[in-house]
Amino acid sequence: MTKLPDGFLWGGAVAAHQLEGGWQEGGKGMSIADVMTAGANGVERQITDGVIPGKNYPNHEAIDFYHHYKEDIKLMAEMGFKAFRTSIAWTRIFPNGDETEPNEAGLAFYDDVFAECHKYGIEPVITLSHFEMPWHLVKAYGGWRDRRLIDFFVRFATVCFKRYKGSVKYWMTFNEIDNQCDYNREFSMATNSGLIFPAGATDDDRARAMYQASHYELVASALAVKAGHEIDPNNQIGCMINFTPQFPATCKPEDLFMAEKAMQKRSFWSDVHVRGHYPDYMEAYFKRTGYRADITDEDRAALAAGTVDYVGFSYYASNTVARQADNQYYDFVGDKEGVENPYLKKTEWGWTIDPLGLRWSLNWLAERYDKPLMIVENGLGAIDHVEADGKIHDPYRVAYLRAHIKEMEAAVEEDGVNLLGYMPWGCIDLVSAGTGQMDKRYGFIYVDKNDAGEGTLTRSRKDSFYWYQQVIQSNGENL
Ligand code: P53
Repeated sequence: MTKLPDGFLWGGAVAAHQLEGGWQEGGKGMSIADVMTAGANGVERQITDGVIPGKNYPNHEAIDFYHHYKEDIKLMAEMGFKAFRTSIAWTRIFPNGDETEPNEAGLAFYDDVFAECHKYGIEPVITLSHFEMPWHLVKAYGGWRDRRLIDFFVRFATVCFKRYKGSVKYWMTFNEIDNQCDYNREFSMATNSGLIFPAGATDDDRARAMYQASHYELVASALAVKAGHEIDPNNQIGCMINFTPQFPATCKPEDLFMAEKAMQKRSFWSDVHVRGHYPDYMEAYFKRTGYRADITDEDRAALAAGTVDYVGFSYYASNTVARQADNQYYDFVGDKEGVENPYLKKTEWGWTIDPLGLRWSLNWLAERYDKPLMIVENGLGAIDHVEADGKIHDPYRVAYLRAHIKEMEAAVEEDGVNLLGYMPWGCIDLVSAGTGQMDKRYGFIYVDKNDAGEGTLTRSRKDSFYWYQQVIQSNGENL
């Protein structure tokens, strides 16, 4: 019996800045990812004021997909990929972000990438903004603090919809837009919204800027969705969230309610994307706090007119929360209320491993939104070892993915979830977003390059490559 529908989009996912390299080629401008140094496990990346000589910026070269894309897509085709999720680097199309005319060389690069995909029957699934906004927009406008970014983004999106009409059908606007819920983390503020804060900025300053920036992004997303539908009614345009279920630490009513409030705080972005208006719980929050001060009637009309066709999401881990006694409003800020879950193991990077959490997530999202879902990231970051014979044995990666795919199939088969596809993260090794490492690997395809930036960039097939190939070939039967 086939568990998954025919045409299920098996594939893998990446983002431009984490694999392309070629950071100054083809007229590309500098992005926020180009000024992020390498961190390490437990060490945050620095965001420097421009490129400082002598520092290590791993995204500059990444795995040089810019020159290897034919070879890489061929390997994906060999695994049987039906879909390949990548992003369009905004700075290849609009190097500064505020130009009126796009950069032809950048547009042509993606023509070639998408043509290469279609050669093998691979459907491109495209994120428009994946942690790589133009650095110029950060410096000259303060990032998404400035309402004018709405127009810049919509222009960029419109150029892409027109250019790639007929070639790209599946789109997503902003990658993991809900990551910025954690407004105390410099990384999320910078990568989501280009928000950089002076030392001494208070929680209040940060939250105010983040919620206003989010509002402009939601309006920009809705306007882009509307434009995308007008340009090609066949377009399927989704949102993209980092879905991290929030589970209560105990059955104490305060913990249950804390988990509910945490879910709300993370989910308001997708609520707006799908429903076209702010949920009442957020209106009440803004009334209390005064955040998101600037919202117009035109904005509200735009939100209503640009709702998404599907919900794309990443799933890596679940989180567990307990209510702290002094948290009067059950406010949730990132991990402040987070506690250990004694039932779950963690990865080397401290991310919980919770396959059933994926089934829970699929059920929750299906119920709340009644829209098709797409898993556009999932996976295990791990250190791999190359044997003397060149082989890479990665049973831990297979075990992680197998367990998650099983739960995904149960969600479709037993719970009736409408799921379009499964694209595990980093199908080819690439630069980690969070740490800037190369040695935190997700791939089926190994790339010879280490944290210090040394290596030949040679590609090779890990054991998991052959395993995933037969998973796809059997439409998920043969795990
Ligand atoms: P890395 C944090 C939590 C969950 C997902 O992450 C996250 C992050 C950012 O660190 O990001 C997504 O590379 C993101 C990808 C990223 C991937 O997860 O830190 O969309 O760009 O690479 C994995 O291990």
